[in-house]
Amino acid sequence: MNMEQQGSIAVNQLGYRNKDAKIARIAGEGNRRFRLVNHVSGEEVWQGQTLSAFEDAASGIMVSWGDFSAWEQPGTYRIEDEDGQSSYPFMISDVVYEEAHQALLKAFYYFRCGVELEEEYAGPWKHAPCHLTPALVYGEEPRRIDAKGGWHDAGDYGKYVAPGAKAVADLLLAYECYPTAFAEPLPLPESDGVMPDVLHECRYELEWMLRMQDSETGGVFHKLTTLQFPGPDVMPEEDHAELYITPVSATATGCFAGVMAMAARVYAAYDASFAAACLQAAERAWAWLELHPDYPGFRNPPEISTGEYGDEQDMDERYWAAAELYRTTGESRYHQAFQQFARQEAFDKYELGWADMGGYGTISYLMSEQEQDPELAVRLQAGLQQRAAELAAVSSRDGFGISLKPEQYIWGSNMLVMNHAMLLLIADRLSGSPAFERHALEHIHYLLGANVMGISYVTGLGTRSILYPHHRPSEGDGVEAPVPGLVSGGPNYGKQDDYAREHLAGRAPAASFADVMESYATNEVTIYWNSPAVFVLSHFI
Ligand code: G3I
Ligand code: 9MR
Ligand code: ZN
Repeated sequence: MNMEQQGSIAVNQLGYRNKDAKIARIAGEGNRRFRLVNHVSGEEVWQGQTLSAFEDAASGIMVSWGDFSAWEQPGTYRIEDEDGQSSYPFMISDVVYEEAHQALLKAFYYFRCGVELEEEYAGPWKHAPCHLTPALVYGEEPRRIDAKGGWHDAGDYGKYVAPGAKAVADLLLAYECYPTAFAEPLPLPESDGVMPDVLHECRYELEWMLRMQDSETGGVFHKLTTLQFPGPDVMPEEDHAELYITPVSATATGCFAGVMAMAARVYAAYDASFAAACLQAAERAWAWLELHPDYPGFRNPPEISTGEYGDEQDMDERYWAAAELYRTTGESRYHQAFQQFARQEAFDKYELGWADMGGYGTISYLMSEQEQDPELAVRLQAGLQQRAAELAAVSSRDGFGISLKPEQYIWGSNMLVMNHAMLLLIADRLSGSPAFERHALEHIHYLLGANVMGISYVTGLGTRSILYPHHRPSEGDGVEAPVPGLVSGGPNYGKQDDYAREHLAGRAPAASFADVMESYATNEVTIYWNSPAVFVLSHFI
């Protein structure tokens, strides 16, 4: 059921909490009757009138809204319209997103590299350990580094520092803001009933990142991959090509310093020696950054064609690192550095992407208990509130209630969807008023089915969720269902793969999506598309 083609009724396929706003997104004409039906008995329990339809810029269709917020009785329902079209079933309950939150977090376990995924924890998606050979440092006299562990980045098996730092930062921030959301064990092999599993899982990645710091210089290697991507159904343990570590980059070193300083703070309560190791690593990385104020942006060496994660601008990573180091240590030299970067206009201070880390610096500074520069704090806070207000304004006009403009349906648009929701929630937290929360929740509804494709973009969640992500283990493991809890990149107007170019030509931005393995530019999965979704759901459970 693709809304665009058939006209249909899109809802969050998991459902809605009793007291929340509940809006079905209905394609086609407005001002018509719609019914809320008990899914089990088929009996109508409530009916209402849709609003006037309007053309939604991002999806290119006429949409009207069926608002059934008034109905608060728990149960399993569906929405039907006058033509007998029906939505997928959904729940109204006060416990709707708990399992989804667990699944989105558990996904990180499935991304683990260098260890057997045991049946006890991985079920049918178990597999043997992978990528255990020490990697060659590219372009040096033969030197090998044992950088095993960490998470695979995505549908490929590369391991890249900046995206890994974004993913860990989102999860640690979620834990700092919503500790009670992580009370339940997942469980993981390390679960000990003492340290929350989210911290066990992040530690798995942090330990890998520590191995990516050049012991000789303190700089951090940009990435670790084979020369080329393996075939599309190669299981991780069958990927035996030589592994290469590419040269150090300033962006990797900057976000390494940021995330390690953050980890030093978060882990201090559970493991003082690990926390100290993280801080020391962050300080060494900072020293490298100071020695290299101007450093060229990373480019893939000629023989290496795996993900580049190129980024010419490293000031945002330095800004974030300074903020976290100041927040964790209280040392004035970091405060001064932060104040200096904060004066620069060359980077965005509210973005949370793998290339644009400025938002993490701003959030860290505003959440810090250290003494602040009052003028700077006011300016950053005002900027954050203004950005959130802009996102809310776009959301209010959007047919599906989200904050993406048509030109923002780029590769990994679902990261922007979740990043924006995260920013809205953080703006609320820092202003002390829940002005933007309802918009953030609409972003969750979109991710889980209330979108023009009528699909849940997370594997295993919802009646009609994506089935064919660009994810090599899901393709190669012989198990019918994909690995669960994975967030797809989502609609991408750029259409940078052959399948999208051939089959999605002419589609509107929000409809430029195909649930097929071949379409890596619309339907791949990554750790850093999952992580902001964990943050956002943590607020609503
Ligand atoms: O930022 C510009 C924007 O200004 C412009 O309007 C828009 C028009 O297309 O493009 C935007 O840039 C895009 C960028 O992503 C935004 O983050 C590029 O076109 C697009 O090519 C780029 O895609 C990246 C892709 O790698 C190709 O480099 C994705 O962000 C990134 O998530 C993805 O990462 C891959 C790794 O390389 C390998 N592992 C899997 C992973 C996910 O697919
Ligand atoms: O599978 C690769 C995916 O993980 C990457 O995100 C993507 C973009 O770099 O590239 C995919 O690999 C494709 C390659 O770029 C072109 N030939 C087909 C590959 C997919 O099987
Ligand atoms: Zn691996």
